[in-house]
Amino acid sequence: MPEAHSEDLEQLEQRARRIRRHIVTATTAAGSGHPSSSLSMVEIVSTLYFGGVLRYDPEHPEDPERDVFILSKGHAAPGLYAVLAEAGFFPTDQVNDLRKLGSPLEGHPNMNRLPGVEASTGSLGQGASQGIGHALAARLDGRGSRIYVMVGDGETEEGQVWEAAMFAGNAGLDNFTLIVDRNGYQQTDAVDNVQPLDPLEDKFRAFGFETRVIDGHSLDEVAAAFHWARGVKDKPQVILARTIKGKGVSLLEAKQGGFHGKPIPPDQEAKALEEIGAAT
Ligand SMILES: Cc1ncc(C[n+]2csc(CCOP(=O)(O)OP(=O)(O)O)c2C)c(N)n1
Ligand SMILES: [Mg+2]
Repeated sequence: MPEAHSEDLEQLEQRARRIRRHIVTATTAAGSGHPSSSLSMVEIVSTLYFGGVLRYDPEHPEDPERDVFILSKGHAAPGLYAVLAEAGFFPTDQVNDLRKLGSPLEGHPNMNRLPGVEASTGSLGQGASQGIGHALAARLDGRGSRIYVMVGDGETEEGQVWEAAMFAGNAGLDNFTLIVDRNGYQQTDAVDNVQPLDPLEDKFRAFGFETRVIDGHSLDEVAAAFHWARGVKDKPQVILARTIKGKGVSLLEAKQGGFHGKPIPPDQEAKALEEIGAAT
């Protein structure tokens, strides 16, 4: 039976550091990839997989009773691979095979090649629709599975996200939790300079969601938000997480808008690992 994995705060902090380390080393070794997009969601995915939220069994990744996490912002694959490896879906030393020819750790997640990957994503906007399919199927089958989908804030400009949200609200899918990684930046600029989203809470409320705004880097706030989400009845929930693109690495934090899709140069890797407290 899939189970939630509950670690204490100290262990969670350690997980988050290890996940950040994998993200940095894998993308620098590959010479490509999206470390800044991955680093902004570390506390959220750490809490999902290790903070007693997601019920999963790496020995039986397709157990119908499992909960489902879909990374809709698929370019943050290094962050997903890091947490899946930590959770035991494949060996952690495989993380540095990112983007190597023939490796199942493709630049964007491929559900047919890697256990634990629930959806092949990367074309932005699609994950929420896949998530509501899972959520509706679970309800029709009478399964207790809960579905979590993470979208980027730039991604939230996509019309398909709102089509999925409209359906989730109308269907009252209370087993569906959307998480928006509000790091403020998309590929070329700040979200506010491209297509402002606010008032985002009001918009989701109008689509039938219960909403909650949190600091996405506070393990306490993230855990409390997931606990809250589980208690909401008859409505889908959205967690709007304020985050920092490149969180933990000064080089990336300083150039939030200018480092999208760029790895840390090899000569700056050691400094980055020291800053995230994961030098060894
Ligand atoms: C449909 C589609 N259009 C464009 C892209 C190219 N693209 C990849 S990442 C990205 C920016 C995404 O920004 P955001 O959703 O805020 O994610 P972040 O990296 O900030 O977490 C874009 C435009 C894509 N992957 N899919
Ligand atoms: Mg963003």
